[in-house]
Amino acid sequence: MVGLLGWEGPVSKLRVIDSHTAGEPTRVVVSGGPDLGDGPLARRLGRLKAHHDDFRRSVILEPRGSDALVGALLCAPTDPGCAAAVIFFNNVGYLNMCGHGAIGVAVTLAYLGRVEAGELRLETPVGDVAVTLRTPNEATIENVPSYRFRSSVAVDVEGVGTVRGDVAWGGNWFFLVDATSIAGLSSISLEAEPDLTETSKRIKAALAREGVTGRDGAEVDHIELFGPPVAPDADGRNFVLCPGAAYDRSPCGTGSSAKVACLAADGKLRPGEDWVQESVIGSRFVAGYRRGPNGEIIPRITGEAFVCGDNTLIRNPQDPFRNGIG
Ligand code: PYC
Repeated sequence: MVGLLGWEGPVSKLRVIDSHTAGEPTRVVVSGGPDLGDGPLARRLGRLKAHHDDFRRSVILEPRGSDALVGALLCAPTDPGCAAAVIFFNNVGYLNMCGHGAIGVAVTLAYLGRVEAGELRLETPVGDVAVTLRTPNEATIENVPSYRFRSSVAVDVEGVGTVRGDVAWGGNWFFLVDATSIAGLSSISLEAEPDLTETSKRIKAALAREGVTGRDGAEVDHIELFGPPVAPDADGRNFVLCPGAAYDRSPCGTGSSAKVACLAADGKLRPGEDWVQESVIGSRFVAGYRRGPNGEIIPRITGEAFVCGDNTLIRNPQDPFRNGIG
């Protein structure tokens, strides 16, 4: 029997809304996901990880998804003042926060008629994110406080040599490297994507080998190569390798947050100033920051998202690939 039986039923049906933010896809699971109970979102994330990882795989991996896709499970917020709580996940696990995804969620909530233009808040496992929905397709997020943790860290990268970069937190951990300092990297462009991906993977391996971590030993699982912009009115261009080895088609919201934290630490960007960040595909976010009450850097990221699918995913117990491929 095929019916709306929920995640635990014989055949599960999930309602998902697909969107892309500056080219990077987000799949919001609106209904049909596993029952995670109640309590703090971090605890519900723990239950999702421990008991329902097949849900993540089924939504993200082929044949229903792709390596570039980020999933966003909508949950009831613990704080009724938040429009929704959201757990982000990808092809290899779970993300603390996701900037492009938060913009995608806000635009999706507007598409569903659940929010109107104006201010709203999203609960994430690492804190609340304030969102200003400017139009049905444009939003600004105010991210979690971001900071540079270590500057100019040298690592020995196989086949590349010594590479220096900054370790910074923008809601995820990043290692930011000036791509122009790496011999042989021609440009930050789609044509150079195979080289950018390979170099980033090697940098990530070097960080792990040499024990370079974020605070409290956290894995640095995003690599951000940056360089000069292509558009005359932009300030910089980046390439971001995500934990599952897919590259971010957008300029990466948490990566742009880590970037403004580094610019602020270097005295190169003042509070309230804009930093126009291009992605490897030429899409853009406008980033900036304000100082919080204790001087912390509160990044803001503005970008556009478009809903591009309103679908039902079907997971049939007889389907050998119901939990994805791989
Ligand atoms: O926009 O923060 C982001 C993000 C993280 C991974 C992919 N996109």
